Amino acid sequence: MATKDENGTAVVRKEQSEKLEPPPMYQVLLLNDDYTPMEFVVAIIQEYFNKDRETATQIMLKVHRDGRGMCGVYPKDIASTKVELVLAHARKAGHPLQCVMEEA
Ligand code: TYC
Repeated sequence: MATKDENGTAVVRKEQSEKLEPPPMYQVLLLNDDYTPMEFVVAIIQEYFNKDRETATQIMLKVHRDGRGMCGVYPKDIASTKVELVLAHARKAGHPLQCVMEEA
């Protein structure tokens, strides 16, 4: 909607949709440990982060090498659900795998 300010200049009000900030996004990360089998980690990355086997293997190896690695970036509720599902799956299988989220 266009109005005039005190100088007579046309002022266009931003639409509501333009004023909304995009929602904050969260990285979901896997952390390395000495006990979880590599094959289990690859399967987790494929199942919960929709990666093909090659990509999942690269991510697993990065975590193994560097201590942590990013599996995906999601809105808060989706990232949180993925962390919970991964942890539940790992605990049920008896592995200490750690999965965390961080604001991107
Ligand atoms: N370091 C583990 C091993 O040597 C493999 C591993 C990779 C564990 C990634 C956790 O997030 C992880 N069996």
